[in-house]
Amino acid sequence: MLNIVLFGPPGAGKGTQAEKLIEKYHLVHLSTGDILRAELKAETELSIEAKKFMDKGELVPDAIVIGMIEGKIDANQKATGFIFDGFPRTTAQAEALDAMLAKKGTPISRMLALFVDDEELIKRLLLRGKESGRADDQDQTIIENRIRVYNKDTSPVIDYYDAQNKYFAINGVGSIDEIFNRLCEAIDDVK
Ligand code: B4P
Repeated sequence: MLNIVLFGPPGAGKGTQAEKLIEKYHLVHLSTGDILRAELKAETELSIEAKKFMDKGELVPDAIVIGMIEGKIDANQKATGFIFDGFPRTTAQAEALDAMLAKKGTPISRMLALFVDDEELIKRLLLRGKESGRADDQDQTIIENRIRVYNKDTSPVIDYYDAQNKYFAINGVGSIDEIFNRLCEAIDDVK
């Protein structure tokens, strides 16, 4: 099985590249951001709790997100591989993911981390905010908080995968196809 963690700060291009990668490698796409937004749309009980954090650009508590991902992995028993997009975002989430995959007997193959400077991230997210109406992309203060939270709570996840020799840094600036090719080179090196 090919199990990829697609990693990077908000606006780094994770969702954009995940769409292309699932098509090429036939992976199941698990995006915690997308799952949370679907919960918000359906106005589930879980989403009422999650919204309080998302609106401020904070991370949703680990217990909520870990439970969501576990349910989705269990629901995709026949998958030949997964792409985890926006998850794990804390070291506790990374440990929980390893435990879930150990039960299935299939580890993470590689963590691909996209790097983009803050100025470019803010520009991309404000543009998406205008085009999509996504609430957490419309306010520069919230975007800056998301980047701060990434630097403080999420970037240590790099050390977690680096210790397992699975971390791979990818330049996330350039055209979507150029970045896609960089990711494919890193994946094909694994297979
Ligand atoms: P996410 O939905 O994961 O949102 P994101 O980090 O902003 O990344 P996304 O994948 O959507 O954007 P992309 O970089 O592709 O999370 C939203 C919120 O949910 C979080 O703030 C948090 O509250 C919560 N959450 C989610 N997962 C969680 C977890 N595991 N634990 C706790 N809380 C969690 O693209 C951004 C824009 O850039 C797009 O408009 C795209 O078109 C553009 N773009 C992409 N590539 C480009 C390129 N090469 N050049 C120019 N523009 C490009």
